[in-house]
Amino acid sequence: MNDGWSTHSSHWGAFSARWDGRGVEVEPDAGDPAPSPMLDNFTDSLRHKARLQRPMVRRSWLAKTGEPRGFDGAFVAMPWDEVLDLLAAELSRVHKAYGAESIYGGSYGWASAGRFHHAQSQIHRFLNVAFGGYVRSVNSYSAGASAVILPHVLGSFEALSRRNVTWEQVSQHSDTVLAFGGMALKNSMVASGGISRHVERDAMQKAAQRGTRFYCISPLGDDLPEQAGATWLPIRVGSDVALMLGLAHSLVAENLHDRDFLARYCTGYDIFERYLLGLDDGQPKDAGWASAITGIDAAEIVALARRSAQGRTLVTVSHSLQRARHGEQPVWMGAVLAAMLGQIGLPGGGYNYALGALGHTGRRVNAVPIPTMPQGRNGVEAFIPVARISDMLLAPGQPFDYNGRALRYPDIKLVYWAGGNPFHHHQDINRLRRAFNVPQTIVVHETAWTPTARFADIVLPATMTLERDDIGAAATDPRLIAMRKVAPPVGEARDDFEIFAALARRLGVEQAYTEGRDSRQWLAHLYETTRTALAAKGLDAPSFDEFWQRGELALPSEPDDGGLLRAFRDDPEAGKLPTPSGKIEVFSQTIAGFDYEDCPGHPTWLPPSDQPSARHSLTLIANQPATRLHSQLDFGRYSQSSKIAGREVVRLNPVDAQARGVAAGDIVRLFNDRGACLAAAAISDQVAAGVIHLPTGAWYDPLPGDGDQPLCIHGNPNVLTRDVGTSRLAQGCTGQVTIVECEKYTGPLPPIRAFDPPSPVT
Ligand SMILES: Nc1nc2c(c(=O)[nH]1)N[C@H]1C(S)=C(S)[C@@H](COP(=O)(O)OP(=O)(O)OC[C@H]3O[C@@H](n4cnc5c(=O)[nH]c(N)nc54)[C@H](O)[C@@H]3O)O[C@H]1N2
Ligand SMILES: Nc1nc2c(c(=O)[nH]1)N[C@H]1C(S)=C(S)[C@@H](COP(=O)(O)OP(=O)(O)OC[C@H]3O[C@@H](n4cnc5c(=O)[nH]c(N)nc54)[C@H](O)[C@@H]3O)O[C@H]1N2
Ligand SMILES: [Mo]
Repeated sequence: MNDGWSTHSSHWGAFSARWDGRGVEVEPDAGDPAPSPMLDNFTDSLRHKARLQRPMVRRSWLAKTGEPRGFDGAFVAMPWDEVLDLLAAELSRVHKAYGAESIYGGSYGWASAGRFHHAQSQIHRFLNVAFGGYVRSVNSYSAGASAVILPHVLGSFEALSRRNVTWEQVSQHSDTVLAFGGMALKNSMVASGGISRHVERDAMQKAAQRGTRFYCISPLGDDLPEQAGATWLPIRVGSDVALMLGLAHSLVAENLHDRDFLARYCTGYDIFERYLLGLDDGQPKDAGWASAITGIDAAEIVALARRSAQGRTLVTVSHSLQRARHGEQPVWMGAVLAAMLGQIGLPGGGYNYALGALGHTGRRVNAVPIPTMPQGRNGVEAFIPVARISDMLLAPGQPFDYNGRALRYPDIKLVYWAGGNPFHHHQDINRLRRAFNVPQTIVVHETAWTPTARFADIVLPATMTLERDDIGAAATDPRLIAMRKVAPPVGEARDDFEIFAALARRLGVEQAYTEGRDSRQWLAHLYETTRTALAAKGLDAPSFDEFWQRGELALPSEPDDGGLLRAFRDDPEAGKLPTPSGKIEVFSQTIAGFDYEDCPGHPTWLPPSDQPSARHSLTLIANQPATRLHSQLDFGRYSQSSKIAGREVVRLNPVDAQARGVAAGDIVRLFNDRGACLAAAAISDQVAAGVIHLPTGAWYDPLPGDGDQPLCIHGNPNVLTRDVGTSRLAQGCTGQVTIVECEKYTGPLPPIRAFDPPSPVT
């Protein structure tokens, strides 16, 4: 540390920071070729009015008035000792009366990059230690469908997204990249645990200069960077499977598919081919058929199939495609298309699920383990697929399907959240509001007054990452970073670890929770795993104190070996895939056996169930924001700089804007039967006609007194999205796409309240 500068790290990059008593200066890491401007969100956030300063308790919960939880309820401040006594007593009461299976600790969310103060690990460890477990959530909002389908047909989602085709391979070997859903740089700016080098831009540029042809297959033309020099195929939203089938059919029609590869490495291709050729339903899935569905010219589809069959071709499928109803299908069909091209397992070719969707992908995997906080054992069997939270709360005891199992929703009395923001991440917020009124008690640890905190009963102020020491690390990043405390905690904020330790003490399990270590001792303890592994390889393995002094440590990586797909290609016996047949399952007996109408036994074109209509004629893309990570630091400088009149910006195609009398900078109202929000219009020919683009992350800001479906005056698209699962197989999140209408808003413009603490606070 010199001149007050401290090294630190975040999900969007490594940096140094210096505190001047009011704000922080931030300097991106010098070794990062393309640092993320999102770092700028830190500068004015530490003492922002949105920060939670003291423990708060909902007044009506304390008084047991039964008043519904709402955005504008009153909170009273409470000293730490009192609130911890109160919370420990409430946890004990609920546990005693209803058991650990009445406590929902699924607590999904990204929180911060440090591996010790990892809010999910801390809360899970606490609930395991204190009560022997909790109702958990499985899978993620990111990859809800792919995490379930991929292991049936190809291999684990982690293996296919993280140890597969690298950016080095793309820049050296790929001739054609079919990027379904694009690979926008804004997305790969982010990696959970941290990212010290943003390599994507330069890799794509290098590839393009060598002659790689990138295809941006997306409703948004800017889903690939300029440097890729991509050809934009503005596909109709949700129709990717039809395009993939059209390409597949064109390959067969011209005998360009790799029969040897299909015979040697795949199972069930013959069954799929009957469907592809329309032998049973009379409908060949040919280029003409695909063109009518996708809006892409049939001749172009045929030409693309021919091109893909020559040279090295990589098929990538982004997370976004599977964050929609029937999201399993494009993930599966992308792999089948790549199998038909016969290049799976070749350098720079084949199939890489989610390449570029995050900064974890396309990199070498570390050869030593990174520090992780042990979570203990969860003895409760009940769980939900993560995006079924409202269903669970609203329908206790009701049955649901999941991956071949018939399950029931548990009856939840207490919800405990740390490090996530469901009023950001979940769909159909008006329904979530009802769901959040079911449990007896809701507890939230937060750094700021997020809408989720405002819907809780007990709200505990957590430190922000810059206010504590931690270790930044990710399994595909070659640097371990000392995340040194930059500033003192705001108000009375405490680390999640300290809060749980104090609760554990009251519940008589402090020793089991802390193992007698304070934060600093935990850092040294967790570091030891990495140090030992380095030493075993004869590499530089400094003591914890020395690492801390240096501020970082280089980690070795595995060779760029293509992971399980390459091993399988090289030797299909020894390198068998972890599927039932050991091969690529073009037809899956297992999935067919589940008999789900919304996820048949081979990839199938299933039209989106939600279609534009005369009343709601636009397809909304609610994707990841470019100026922040999800909802984090939406009040920060960079995120704020992108807003117009304080509202989130929605992009429309010029034709759609004109048809609605909307000009750039106008405030518009987006609406459907589920809800409505305001946003500020921008007009762009990078948005396909019929599509409207409002990213996620603007904090929910309901207009007071506006009934059960209040207008969000700030621009949170999740007031519009549908709360349904991808299918009975995976039950994943479907928040990416929904159907809306848009009109110019001429009413009075209410002031943004999202970042004002709730009032009155006594
Ligand atoms: N419509 C639609 N919805 C979506 C998506 C979409 O594409 N469309 N994408 C989905 C996806 S992929 C994801 S991953 C989710 C993301 O959803 P989330 O991960 O829930 O979103 P974040 O805004 O990252 O929430 C993290 C919260 O943790 C808090 N936090 C940060 N550090 C700490 C800490 O140390 N301690 C505690 N206690 N809190 C901390 C932050 O203030 C923030 O409120 O959203 C999903 N929602
Ligand atoms: N800056 C920033 N980066 C992030 C995040 C963030 O919050 N901010 N979040 C991170 C997280 S947690 C995740 S999971 C990843 C998510 O990674 P993705 O899910 O891949 O990212 P999105 O930006 O939601 O979507 C990518 C693009 O898919 C396109 N798309 C949507 N629907 C369709 C469709 O039907 N067909 C086709 N072909 N394209 C479609 C949209 O135009 C959209 O821009 O992003 C990560 N990166
Ligand atoms: Mo995600």
